Amino acid sequence: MEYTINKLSKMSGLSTRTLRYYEEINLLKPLRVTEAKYRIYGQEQVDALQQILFFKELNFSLKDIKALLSASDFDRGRAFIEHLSMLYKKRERLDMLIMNVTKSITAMKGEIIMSNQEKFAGFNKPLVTHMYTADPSVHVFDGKLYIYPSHDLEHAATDDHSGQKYAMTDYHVFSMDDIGAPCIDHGEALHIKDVPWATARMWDSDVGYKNGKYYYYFPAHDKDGIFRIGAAVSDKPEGPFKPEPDYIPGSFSMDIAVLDDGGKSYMYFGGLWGGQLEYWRTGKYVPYDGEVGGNGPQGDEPALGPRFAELADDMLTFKTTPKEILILDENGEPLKASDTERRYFEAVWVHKFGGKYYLSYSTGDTHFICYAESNSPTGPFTYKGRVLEPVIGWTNHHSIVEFKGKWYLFYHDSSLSGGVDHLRNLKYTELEIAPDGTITTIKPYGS
Ligand code: FUB
Repeated sequence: MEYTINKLSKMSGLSTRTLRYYEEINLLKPLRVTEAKYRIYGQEQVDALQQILFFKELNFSLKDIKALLSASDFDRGRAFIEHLSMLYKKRERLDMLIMNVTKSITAMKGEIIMSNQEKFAGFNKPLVTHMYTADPSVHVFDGKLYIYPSHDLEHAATDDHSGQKYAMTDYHVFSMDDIGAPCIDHGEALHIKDVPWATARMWDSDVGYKNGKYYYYFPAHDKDGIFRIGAAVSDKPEGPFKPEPDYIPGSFSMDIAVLDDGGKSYMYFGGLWGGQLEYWRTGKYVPYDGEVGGNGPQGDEPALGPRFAELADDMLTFKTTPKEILILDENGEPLKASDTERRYFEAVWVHKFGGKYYLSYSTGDTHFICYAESNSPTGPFTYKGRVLEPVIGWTNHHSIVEFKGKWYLFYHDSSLSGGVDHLRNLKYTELEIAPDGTITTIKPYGS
Protein backbone atom coordinates (compact mmCIF):
# COMPACT_ATOMS: atom_id res chain seq x y z
CA MET A 1 0.00 0.00 0.00
CA GLU A 2 1.31 3.45 -0.90
CA TYR A 3 0.14 6.87 0.24
CA THR A 4 0.57 10.43 -0.96
CA ILE A 5 1.48 12.99 1.67
CA ASN A 6 -2.16 14.16 1.79
CA LYS A 7 -3.46 10.65 2.39
CA LEU A 8 -0.85 9.95 5.07
CA SER A 9 -1.68 13.27 6.68
CA LYS A 10 -5.41 12.39 6.84
CA MET A 11 -4.75 8.89 8.14
CA SER A 12 -2.24 9.91 10.84
CA GLY A 13 -3.81 13.21 11.91
CA LEU A 14 -0.51 15.04 11.30
CA SER A 15 -0.47 18.06 9.02
CA THR A 16 1.36 17.86 5.69
CA ARG A 17 3.57 20.66 7.05
CA THR A 18 4.64 18.43 9.95
CA LEU A 19 5.34 15.53 7.58
CA ARG A 20 7.50 17.83 5.46
CA TYR A 21 9.31 18.97 8.59
CA TYR A 22 9.98 15.34 9.56
CA GLU A 23 11.45 14.88 6.10
CA GLU A 24 13.59 18.01 6.44
CA ILE A 25 15.13 16.80 9.72
CA ASN A 26 15.63 13.29 8.29
CA LEU A 27 13.22 11.74 10.74
CA LEU A 28 10.81 10.35 8.14
CA LYS A 29 11.71 10.45 4.47
CA PRO A 30 9.15 9.47 1.79
CA LEU A 31 9.76 6.22 -0.06
CA ARG A 32 10.18 8.25 -3.22
CA VAL A 33 9.34 11.60 -4.81
CA THR A 34 7.75 11.42 -8.26
CA GLU A 35 8.82 13.54 -11.21
CA ALA A 36 5.77 15.69 -10.57
CA LYS A 37 7.21 16.15 -7.02
CA TYR A 38 4.56 14.04 -5.27
CA ARG A 39 5.82 12.47 -2.08
CA ILE A 40 4.95 8.77 -1.83
CA TYR A 41 5.11 6.85 1.47
CA GLY A 42 5.22 3.05 1.66
CA GLN A 43 4.48 0.52 4.43
CA GLU A 44 7.89 0.99 6.07
CA GLN A 45 7.29 4.74 6.43
CA VAL A 46 3.78 4.17 7.81
CA ASP A 47 5.17 1.82 10.48
CA ALA A 48 7.98 4.26 11.29
CA LEU A 49 5.45 7.10 11.65
CA GLN A 50 3.42 5.00 14.06
CA GLN A 51 6.56 4.53 16.18
CA ILE A 52 7.32 8.26 16.02
CA LEU A 53 3.83 9.07 17.31
CA PHE A 54 4.09 6.57 20.16
CA PHE A 55 7.45 8.01 21.22
CA LYS A 56 6.05 11.57 20.95
CA GLU A 57 3.10 10.59 23.11
CA LEU A 58 5.63 9.56 25.73
CA ASN A 59 7.35 12.97 25.55
CA PHE A 60 10.51 11.89 23.71
CA SER A 61 12.16 14.74 21.79
CA LEU A 62 12.31 14.45 17.98
CA LYS A 63 16.10 14.31 18.25
CA ASP A 64 15.92 11.31 20.62
CA ILE A 65 13.28 9.60 18.46
CA LYS A 66 15.52 9.96 15.43
CA ALA A 67 18.46 8.45 17.31
CA LEU A 68 16.31 5.57 18.57
CA LEU A 69 14.77 4.70 15.20
CA SER A 70 18.06 4.86 13.36
CA ALA A 71 19.96 2.73 15.92
CA SER A 72 21.23 -0.47 14.32
CA ASP A 73 19.70 -2.53 17.14
CA PHE A 74 16.24 -0.90 17.00
CA ASP A 75 13.69 -3.67 17.45
CA ARG A 76 10.06 -2.79 16.60
CA GLY A 77 8.63 -5.70 18.63
CA ARG A 78 10.58 -4.68 21.73
CA ALA A 79 9.60 -1.03 21.19
CA PHE A 80 5.88 -1.99 21.25
CA ILE A 81 6.35 -3.86 24.54
CA GLU A 82 8.10 -0.81 26.00
CA HIS A 83 5.38 1.56 24.70
CA LEU A 84 2.75 -0.63 26.33
CA SER A 85 4.49 -0.67 29.65
CA MET A 86 5.04 3.12 29.56
CA LEU A 87 1.40 3.74 28.66
CA TYR A 88 0.32 1.61 31.61
CA LYS A 89 2.54 3.77 33.83
CA LYS A 90 0.96 6.88 32.34
CA ARG A 91 -2.48 5.47 33.07
CA GLU A 92 -1.35 4.62 36.61
CA ARG A 93 -0.37 8.28 37.11
CA LEU A 94 -3.68 9.53 35.75
CA ASP A 95 -5.51 7.10 38.06
CA MET A 96 -3.52 8.52 40.99
CA LEU A 97 -4.43 12.09 39.99
CA ILE A 98 -8.12 11.11 39.68
CA MET A 99 -7.94 9.49 43.11
CA ASN A 100 -6.22 12.62 44.50
CA VAL A 101 -8.99 14.92 43.18
CA THR A 102 -11.73 12.56 44.42
CA LYS A 103 -10.15 12.40 47.89
CA SER A 104 -9.67 16.20 47.93
CA ILE A 105 -13.38 16.71 47.21
CA THR A 106 -14.33 14.26 49.98
CA ALA A 107 -11.86 15.93 52.37
CA MET A 108 -13.30 19.37 51.56
CA LYS A 109 -16.72 18.09 52.57
CA GLY A 110 -15.15 17.09 55.90
CA GLU A 111 -15.82 13.39 55.32
CA ILE A 112 -12.17 12.28 55.48
CA ILE A 113 -8.83 13.75 56.59
CA MET A 114 -6.20 13.91 53.86
CA SER A 115 -2.51 13.93 54.78
CA ASN A 116 -0.23 16.51 53.15
CA GLN A 117 1.62 13.71 51.39
CA GLU A 118 -1.62 12.38 49.88
CA LYS A 119 -2.30 15.85 48.44
CA PHE A 120 0.68 15.42 46.12
CA ALA A 121 0.02 11.85 44.99
CA GLY A 122 0.42 11.53 41.22
CA PHE A 123 2.11 14.91 40.72
CA ASN A 124 5.69 13.87 40.95
CA LYS A 125 6.90 13.86 37.35
CA PRO A 126 10.45 13.12 36.21
CA LEU A 127 12.67 16.17 36.45
CA VAL A 128 14.61 15.40 33.26
CA THR A 129 12.96 13.62 30.35
CA HIS A 130 15.26 14.11 27.34
CA MET A 131 17.77 11.59 28.69
CA TYR A 132 17.90 9.00 31.46
CA THR A 133 19.42 10.24 34.70
CA ALA A 134 20.01 8.63 38.10
CA ASP A 135 21.90 8.86 41.42
CA PRO A 136 21.38 12.59 42.04
CA SER A 137 23.97 14.40 44.17
CA VAL A 138 22.66 17.89 44.82
CA HIS A 139 24.38 20.99 46.21
CA VAL A 140 23.62 24.68 46.45
CA PHE A 141 26.34 26.71 44.72
CA ASP A 142 26.00 30.47 44.04
CA GLY A 143 22.39 30.37 45.28
CA LYS A 144 21.30 27.75 42.71
CA LEU A 145 20.66 24.03 42.94
CA TYR A 146 23.25 22.01 41.06
CA ILE A 147 22.42 18.40 40.29
CA TYR A 148 25.18 15.90 39.51
CA PRO A 149 23.51 12.68 38.30
CA SER A 150 24.65 9.55 36.54
CA HIS A 151 23.71 9.36 32.84
CA ASP A 152 21.97 6.05 32.09
CA LEU A 153 22.44 4.70 28.59
CA GLU A 154 20.13 2.58 26.48
CA HIS A 155 21.48 -0.82 25.50
CA ALA A 156 20.41 -4.43 25.60
CA ALA A 157 21.35 -5.41 29.14
CA THR A 158 22.00 -8.63 30.95
CA ASP A 159 21.39 -8.85 34.67
CA ASP A 160 24.01 -10.64 36.70
CA HIS A 161 23.77 -8.68 39.99
CA SER A 162 27.25 -7.30 39.35
CA GLY A 163 25.91 -4.04 37.93
CA GLN A 164 27.02 -4.85 34.39
CA LYS A 165 23.91 -3.20 32.94
CA TYR A 166 24.81 0.16 34.48
CA ALA A 167 27.22 0.80 31.63
CA MET A 168 27.59 4.56 31.87
CA THR A 169 30.31 6.58 30.17
CA ASP A 170 29.72 10.29 30.84
CA TYR A 171 28.18 12.91 33.09
CA HIS A 172 25.90 15.89 32.44
CA VAL A 173 25.41 18.64 35.02
CA PHE A 174 21.97 20.21 35.63
CA SER A 175 20.90 23.30 37.54
CA MET A 176 17.70 24.89 38.79
CA ASP A 177 17.46 28.56 39.72
CA ASP A 178 14.71 27.71 42.14
CA ILE A 179 12.47 24.84 43.17
CA GLY A 180 9.95 24.42 40.35
CA ALA A 181 12.10 26.37 37.85
CA PRO A 182 13.22 24.62 34.62
CA CYS A 183 15.97 22.08 35.09
CA ILE A 184 18.77 23.20 32.76
CA ASP A 185 21.08 20.64 31.13
CA HIS A 186 24.56 22.21 30.94
CA GLY A 187 25.69 19.47 28.58
CA GLU A 188 28.44 16.92 28.90
CA ALA A 189 30.71 17.79 31.83
CA LEU A 190 33.06 14.81 31.66
CA HIS A 191 33.48 11.80 29.35
CA ILE A 192 35.28 8.53 30.00
CA LYS A 193 37.34 8.92 26.81
CA ASP A 194 39.11 11.87 28.48
CA VAL A 195 39.98 9.94 31.63
CA PRO A 196 43.24 8.05 30.96
CA TRP A 197 42.84 5.44 33.73
CA ALA A 198 39.08 4.70 33.43
CA THR A 199 37.57 1.93 31.32
CA ALA A 200 33.88 1.56 32.32
CA ARG A 201 30.99 2.20 34.72
CA MET A 202 30.87 5.89 35.54
CA TRP A 203 28.46 5.55 38.46
CA ASP A 204 27.29 7.87 41.23
CA SER A 205 29.47 10.98 41.53
CA ASP A 206 29.60 14.08 43.72
CA VAL A 207 31.18 17.53 43.71
CA GLY A 208 33.11 19.41 46.39
CA TYR A 209 34.13 23.07 46.49
CA LYS A 210 37.24 24.75 47.85
CA ASN A 211 38.96 28.09 47.20
CA GLY A 212 37.07 28.97 44.03
CA LYS A 213 37.37 25.53 42.41
CA TYR A 214 34.89 22.71 41.96
CA TYR A 215 36.09 19.11 42.28
CA TYR A 216 34.13 16.39 40.52
CA TYR A 217 34.62 12.97 42.13
CA PHE A 218 33.54 9.96 40.11
CA PRO A 219 34.05 6.19 40.28
CA ALA A 220 35.00 4.01 37.32
CA HIS A 221 36.63 0.67 36.63
CA ASP A 222 40.36 0.94 36.08
CA LYS A 223 42.23 -1.15 33.50
CA ASP A 224 42.00 -4.20 35.80
CA GLY A 225 38.25 -3.86 36.32
CA ILE A 226 38.75 -2.51 39.86
CA PHE A 227 36.55 0.41 40.95
CA ARG A 228 38.62 3.51 41.73
CA ILE A 229 37.68 7.12 42.37
CA GLY A 230 38.89 9.93 40.13
CA ALA A 231 38.84 13.70 40.43
CA ALA A 232 38.29 16.37 37.78
CA VAL A 233 38.50 20.14 38.28
CA SER A 234 36.64 23.19 37.02
CA ASP A 235 36.28 26.89 37.84
CA LYS A 236 32.52 26.59 37.39
CA PRO A 237 29.99 24.34 39.13
CA GLU A 238 28.60 23.21 35.76
CA GLY A 239 32.03 22.33 34.35
CA PRO A 240 33.35 21.15 31.97
CA PHE A 241 35.71 19.35 34.35
CA LYS A 242 39.33 18.51 33.54
CA PRO A 243 40.18 15.04 34.82
CA GLU A 244 43.39 14.27 36.71
CA PRO A 245 45.66 11.79 34.86
CA ASP A 246 45.29 9.08 37.53
CA TYR A 247 42.77 8.03 40.17
CA ILE A 248 43.03 9.18 43.80
CA PRO A 249 45.77 7.04 45.40
CA GLY A 250 44.27 4.62 47.91
CA SER A 251 40.73 5.01 46.54
CA PHE A 252 38.41 2.09 45.84
CA SER A 253 34.74 1.12 45.42
CA MET A 254 32.04 3.60 44.33
CA ASP A 255 29.04 5.81 45.27
CA ILE A 256 30.52 9.07 46.45
CA ALA A 257 29.31 11.85 48.74
CA VAL A 258 31.35 14.87 49.82
CA LEU A 259 30.62 16.85 52.98
CA ASP A 260 32.10 20.28 53.59
CA ASP A 261 32.19 20.51 57.38
CA GLY A 262 33.40 23.98 58.30
CA GLY A 263 36.47 23.92 56.04
CA LYS A 264 37.21 20.18 56.38
CA SER A 265 36.08 18.08 53.42
CA TYR A 266 35.11 14.46 53.94
CA MET A 267 34.57 11.93 51.21
CA TYR A 268 32.21 9.02 51.90
CA PHE A 269 32.07 6.08 49.53
CA GLY A 270 31.54 2.35 49.07
CA GLY A 271 28.95 -0.13 47.91
CA LEU A 272 28.33 -3.88 48.02
CA TRP A 273 28.08 -6.45 45.21
CA GLY A 274 28.96 -4.69 41.92
CA GLY A 275 30.39 -1.88 44.07
CA GLN A 276 33.16 -4.29 45.20
CA LEU A 277 33.32 -3.18 48.86
CA GLU A 278 33.52 -6.84 49.98
CA TYR A 279 36.83 -7.19 48.09
CA TRP A 280 38.45 -4.64 50.47
CA ARG A 281 37.50 -6.18 53.83
CA THR A 282 41.16 -6.72 54.71
CA GLY A 283 42.19 -3.23 53.57
CA LYS A 284 43.73 -4.79 50.44
CA TYR A 285 42.04 -5.86 47.21
CA VAL A 286 41.35 -9.61 47.41
CA PRO A 287 39.99 -11.00 44.11
CA TYR A 288 36.98 -13.31 44.37
CA ASP A 289 35.35 -15.37 41.63
CA GLY A 290 32.33 -16.74 43.53
CA GLU A 291 28.75 -15.60 43.66
CA VAL A 292 28.30 -11.84 43.95
CA GLY A 293 28.40 -10.73 47.60
CA GLY A 294 29.63 -14.19 48.70
CA ASN A 295 32.91 -12.69 49.97
CA GLY A 296 31.05 -10.31 52.30
CA PRO A 297 30.07 -10.86 55.95
CA GLN A 298 27.18 -13.28 56.47
CA GLY A 299 24.45 -13.88 59.08
CA ASP A 300 25.25 -12.37 62.51
CA GLU A 301 28.58 -10.94 61.39
CA PRO A 302 28.66 -7.10 61.46
CA ALA A 303 27.54 -5.70 58.11
CA LEU A 304 30.02 -3.65 56.11
CA GLY A 305 29.76 0.11 56.48
CA PRO A 306 30.66 2.80 53.96
CA ARG A 307 34.17 4.25 54.10
CA PHE A 308 35.24 7.82 54.74
CA ALA A 309 38.47 9.78 54.29
CA GLU A 310 39.31 13.40 54.89
CA LEU A 311 40.40 15.13 51.70
CA ALA A 312 43.77 16.89 51.68
CA ASP A 313 43.98 20.66 51.09
CA ASP A 314 44.59 20.04 47.36
CA MET A 315 41.22 18.19 47.25
CA LEU A 316 42.89 15.68 44.92
CA THR A 317 44.29 13.24 47.46
CA PHE A 318 43.23 11.68 50.76
CA LYS A 319 44.67 13.27 53.89
CA THR A 320 43.67 10.22 55.95
CA THR A 321 43.51 6.51 55.09
CA PRO A 322 39.93 5.39 54.35
CA LYS A 323 38.19 3.99 57.44
CA GLU A 324 34.92 2.14 57.88
CA ILE A 325 31.87 3.89 59.33
CA LEU A 326 29.98 1.97 61.98
CA ILE A 327 26.18 1.91 61.94
CA LEU A 328 24.77 0.74 65.27
CA ASP A 329 21.32 -0.56 66.21
CA GLU A 330 19.19 0.67 69.15
CA ASN A 331 21.33 -1.44 71.56
CA GLY A 332 24.60 0.04 70.38
CA GLU A 333 25.51 -3.15 68.45
CA PRO A 334 26.71 -2.96 64.83
CA LEU A 335 23.93 -3.78 62.35
CA LYS A 336 24.25 -7.41 61.24
CA ALA A 337 24.80 -8.63 57.69
CA SER A 338 21.49 -10.54 57.85
CA ASP A 339 19.59 -7.34 58.77
CA THR A 340 19.08 -6.57 55.10
CA GLU A 341 16.23 -4.09 55.66
CA ARG A 342 18.56 -1.80 57.69
CA ARG A 343 22.17 -2.56 56.82
CA TYR A 344 24.24 -0.38 54.48
CA PHE A 345 24.40 -1.42 50.83
CA GLU A 346 25.24 1.69 48.71
CA ALA A 347 24.26 5.31 47.87
CA VAL A 348 25.85 7.04 50.87
CA TRP A 349 24.87 10.65 51.63
CA VAL A 350 25.56 12.85 54.67
CA HIS A 351 23.68 15.99 55.70
CA LYS A 352 23.91 18.17 58.80
CA PHE A 353 20.85 19.20 60.78
CA GLY A 354 20.67 20.92 64.18
CA GLY A 355 24.39 20.33 64.84
CA LYS A 356 24.12 16.56 64.18
CA TYR A 357 25.20 14.45 61.23
CA TYR A 358 22.82 12.21 59.30
CA LEU A 359 24.09 9.36 57.16
CA SER A 360 21.51 8.10 54.67
CA TYR A 361 21.92 5.16 52.30
CA SER A 362 20.24 2.48 50.25
CA THR A 363 19.68 -1.03 51.59
CA GLY A 364 20.16 -2.33 48.01
CA ASP A 365 18.42 -5.68 47.65
CA THR A 366 15.60 -4.62 50.03
CA HIS A 367 15.31 -1.26 48.23
CA PHE A 368 14.87 1.23 51.13
CA ILE A 369 16.63 4.52 51.80
CA CYS A 370 17.42 4.53 55.53
CA TYR A 371 19.22 6.98 57.81
CA ALA A 372 21.31 7.01 60.95
CA GLU A 373 22.42 9.81 63.30
CA SER A 374 25.72 10.82 64.93
CA ASN A 375 27.37 13.69 66.78
CA SER A 376 30.43 13.29 64.56
CA PRO A 377 30.89 13.26 60.75
CA THR A 378 32.89 10.06 61.11
CA GLY A 379 30.40 8.18 63.30
CA PRO A 380 29.55 5.87 64.85
CA PHE A 381 26.01 6.45 63.57
CA THR A 382 22.88 5.06 65.18
CA TYR A 383 20.09 3.75 62.96
CA LYS A 384 17.00 6.02 63.03
CA GLY A 385 14.57 4.90 60.34
CA ARG A 386 13.52 5.15 56.70
CA VAL A 387 13.67 8.15 54.40
CA LEU A 388 12.14 6.59 51.29
CA GLU A 389 10.17 3.44 50.54
CA PRO A 390 11.06 1.37 47.42
CA VAL A 391 10.64 3.05 44.04
CA ILE A 392 9.89 1.65 40.57
CA GLY A 393 13.13 -0.07 39.49
CA TRP A 394 15.72 -2.10 41.46
CA THR A 395 17.98 0.69 42.68
CA ASN A 396 17.05 3.39 45.15
CA HIS A 397 19.40 6.38 45.46
CA HIS A 398 19.01 9.91 46.77
CA SER A 399 20.48 13.07 48.22
CA ILE A 400 19.16 15.44 50.86
CA VAL A 401 19.67 19.19 50.54
CA GLU A 402 18.52 22.39 52.25
CA PHE A 403 17.48 25.19 49.89
CA LYS A 404 15.96 28.52 50.91
CA GLY A 405 15.00 27.25 54.35
CA LYS A 406 13.32 24.02 53.20
CA TRP A 407 14.63 20.47 52.90
CA TYR A 408 14.37 18.39 49.75
CA LEU A 409 14.90 14.77 48.83
CA PHE A 410 16.22 14.18 45.33
CA TYR A 411 15.93 10.58 44.16
CA HIS A 412 15.31 8.51 41.07
CA ASP A 413 12.92 5.86 39.83
CA SER A 414 12.42 4.02 36.53
CA SER A 415 8.96 5.40 35.74
CA LEU A 416 10.03 7.18 32.53
CA SER A 417 11.28 3.93 30.98
CA GLY A 418 8.27 1.97 32.24
CA GLY A 419 10.29 0.14 34.89
CA VAL A 420 13.59 -0.66 33.14
CA ASP A 421 16.09 -0.95 36.03
CA HIS A 422 19.01 0.71 34.28
CA LEU A 423 16.98 3.51 32.63
CA ARG A 424 16.12 5.85 35.46
CA ASN A 425 14.92 9.42 35.89
CA LEU A 426 15.42 12.08 38.55
CA LYS A 427 12.65 13.26 40.85
CA TYR A 428 12.46 15.40 43.96
CA THR A 429 10.06 16.08 46.78
CA GLU A 430 10.00 18.23 49.90
CA LEU A 431 11.19 16.48 53.03
CA GLU A 432 9.66 16.99 56.47
CA ILE A 433 12.33 17.01 59.17
CA ALA A 434 11.22 17.42 62.80
CA PRO A 435 13.30 19.65 65.13
CA ASP A 436 14.95 16.52 66.61
CA GLY A 437 16.10 15.42 63.13
CA THR A 438 13.43 12.75 62.60
CA ILE A 439 12.56 12.44 58.92
CA THR A 440 9.00 11.66 57.80
CA THR A 441 9.25 8.63 55.52
CA ILE A 442 8.37 9.39 51.91
CA LYS A 443 5.99 6.98 50.19
CA PRO A 444 6.86 7.83 46.60
CA TYR A 445 3.49 6.90 45.10
CA GLY A 446 1.19 8.03 47.93
CA SER A 447 -0.21 5.88 50.72
O1 FUB B 1 24.01 4.03 38.88
C1 FUB B 1 24.77 2.88 39.13
C2 FUB B 1 24.54 2.41 40.53
O2 FUB B 1 23.16 2.13 40.73
C3 FUB B 1 24.83 3.43 41.60
O3 FUB B 1 26.18 3.66 41.77
C4 FUB B 1 24.12 2.78 42.72
O4 FUB B 1 23.96 3.57 43.87
C5 FUB B 1 22.81 2.45 42.07
O5 FUB B 1 21.94 3.56 42.05
